[in-house]
Amino acid sequence: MKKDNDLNKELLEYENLEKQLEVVLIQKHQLQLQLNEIKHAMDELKKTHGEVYRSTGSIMVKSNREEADKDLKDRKELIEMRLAGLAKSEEKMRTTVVEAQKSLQQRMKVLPEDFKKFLKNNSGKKFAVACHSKPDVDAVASAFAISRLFPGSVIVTPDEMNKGATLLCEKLNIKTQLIKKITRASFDGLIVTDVSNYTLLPEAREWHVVAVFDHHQAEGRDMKADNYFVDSGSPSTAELIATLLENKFDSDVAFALCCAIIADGARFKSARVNTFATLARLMEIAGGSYSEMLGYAEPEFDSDVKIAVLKAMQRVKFVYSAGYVVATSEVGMSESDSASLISEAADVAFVANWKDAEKETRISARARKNVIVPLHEVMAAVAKEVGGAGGGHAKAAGASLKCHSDVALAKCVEVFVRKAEGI
Ligand SMILES: [Mn+2]
Repeated sequence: MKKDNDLNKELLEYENLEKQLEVVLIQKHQLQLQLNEIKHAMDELKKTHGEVYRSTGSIMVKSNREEADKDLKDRKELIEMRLAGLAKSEEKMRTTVVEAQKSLQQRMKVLPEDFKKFLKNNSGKKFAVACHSKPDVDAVASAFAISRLFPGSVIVTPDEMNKGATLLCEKLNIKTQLIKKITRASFDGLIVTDVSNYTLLPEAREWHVVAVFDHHQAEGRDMKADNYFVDSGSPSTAELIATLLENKFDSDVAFALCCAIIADGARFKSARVNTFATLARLMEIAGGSYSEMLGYAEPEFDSDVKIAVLKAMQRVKFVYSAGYVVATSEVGMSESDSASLISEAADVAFVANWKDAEKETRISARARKNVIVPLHEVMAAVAKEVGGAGGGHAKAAGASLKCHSDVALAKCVEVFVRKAEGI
């Protein structure tokens, strides 16, 4: 347990370093915007033949071309100097972050031994292996792989799976049950995959959680467990589990894990060397083709989903602020698919779904690669301000908020812009 605390401390320190780097990147982004404005003004000045005004504070004063030109050049020089300074600190900080990452990875290497110990200590036991709410391919494939290690175990979900997960379960004959329908006394405890907070699996509060396998960021992690196998640097829980299992799985488990790695990596946007190596190794055992796996990772949308996504697109509102195109929309279902597709065009998309029964708004947030502000932080901050819970990943995050969708969306944009401006 003490070691877990040490590791958690190092993880938090690492995340802190990442935050500091992020502040520098935000400052750079701001200065770059100012520089673009000055360059634009210089171009305009070259073209104009009429009178020239210069703004100081909130007033405009009459000026002449030479004075205005000199003023712009001075400002440009100053900003370029500050940018050069920031570039230097960025380089330094990147080195520190990479070193911290290496040291953390070194610590993570302890995991296989811990995992073996965990298997040994629990051999012969029967567990319920649980996924998060609306289980996706990563959650189900991870639960499937873990359940196979403990014969007699069952896979449980709090609610209905998404389409990819449903198709995968049909193909591999994976049986799942609702967590509410099983009796706790028949099992030696709960193992949780692809989640480590109670918001996305409230039922876990009633259970003794033996282990958590997850790859989400530390923010909002509140699940109490005997063992944590958590790597926030892993693009999927499946990749983490495949690495721990080495080669101890059959072709069905390998196939499921392949689909999960392809699904969660969003077409390898967040892939690392280990992702490709693991996928190649798994594919050989699974024996399926990549395009077949892609069919489970990214299944064709049902017509009602297509309609929902198009409605979300019709309702898009957007602002251009702090150098980013920020889009918002509202929809009655499929908010995460909508957010993904809207963010193909915008830099950031927040899509809301008001759940009348729960009296809360579900938000799905997606960002493009160029966005520096981590969305899981935006979601956590918004939840703190309006009530609810939020978290996830830097480019894909979500929240359940205790307010109406219009208030929720306005807050998302406000917090995002505030963070992008470094305020
Ligand atoms: Mn996942």
